[in-house]
Amino acid sequence: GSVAALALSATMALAADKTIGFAQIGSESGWRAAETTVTKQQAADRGLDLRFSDAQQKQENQIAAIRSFIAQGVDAILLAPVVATGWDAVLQEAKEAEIPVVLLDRQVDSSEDLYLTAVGSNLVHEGEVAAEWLIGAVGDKPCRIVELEGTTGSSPAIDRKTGFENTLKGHDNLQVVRSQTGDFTRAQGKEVMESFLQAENGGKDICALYAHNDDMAVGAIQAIKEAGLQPGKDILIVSIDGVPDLFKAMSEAEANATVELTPNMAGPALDALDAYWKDGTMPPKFIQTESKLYTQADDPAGEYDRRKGLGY
Ligand code: GZL
Repeated sequence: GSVAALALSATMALAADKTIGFAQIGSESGWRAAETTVTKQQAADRGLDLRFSDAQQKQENQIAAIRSFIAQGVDAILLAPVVATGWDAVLQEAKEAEIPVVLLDRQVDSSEDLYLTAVGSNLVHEGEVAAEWLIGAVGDKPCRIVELEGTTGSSPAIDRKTGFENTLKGHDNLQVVRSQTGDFTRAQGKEVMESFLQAENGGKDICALYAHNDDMAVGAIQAIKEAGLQPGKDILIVSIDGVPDLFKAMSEAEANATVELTPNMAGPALDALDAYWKDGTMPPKFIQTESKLYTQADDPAGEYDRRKGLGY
């Protein structure tokens, strides 16, 4: 009836005059680009005014953006923290300004009373899922593994390494022989993989690659092919994100497995903010998104088609 309509319009009006600042890391990977696209769409769908900052993967730029949002008097701040440390001061400033901060897709070492909630996957579990797939694929034959790590000091790089290595314990035939950061980018993933190939008998001694994200895996696939080896066969490839180009590689048998990460962290974040703004509802400190394994058996060509238009 009219009361419900009044309440709805009031809610919309409430959300409509809300402004949020989004301190995004950058556009280092296809997944990051998709997260930005989805976040802007989720804000628009809710009638929110989104102010966007791309930090070019520099923490000091994210901190400056947060300070600018505080000066603008925004109603909330979304932060995808490039690294896990160094946030206490600026988060304290947001708290003193009574501006709620919601973390997206990465975690911080700061005390949890310095942010309203964090939306993201269980990053340790992602590493466990990747290792479990590789253990199943390799069986008990010796397997020398190289690892492309994410951005040094970021929670995904730390946690995805931890989960993978913990799961390999007890499977002594599987050994991580080289591990180095490729900073989550295709270019650096290719560059570091080239050095791994050279150091490992032209790649003949490498059994598998574990990449902390698909973009580094896609770069590595290029390097493996240029070394005259067959990615997905001579060197097994398991990574994380579930971006279209990884599904494309799997459909061509050039990659073997990926752990999907949803780019829609903003939906749960904005829902939590809505409830908080409306009546002070406090969300849980961690809102976990799911992690699903995809292999060549899971219609990779179809998954590519379903994802390619989503802003990656
Ligand atoms: C993980 C996210 C990572 C993605 C990468 O939650 O922070 O950052 O896996 C991106 O593609 O660079």
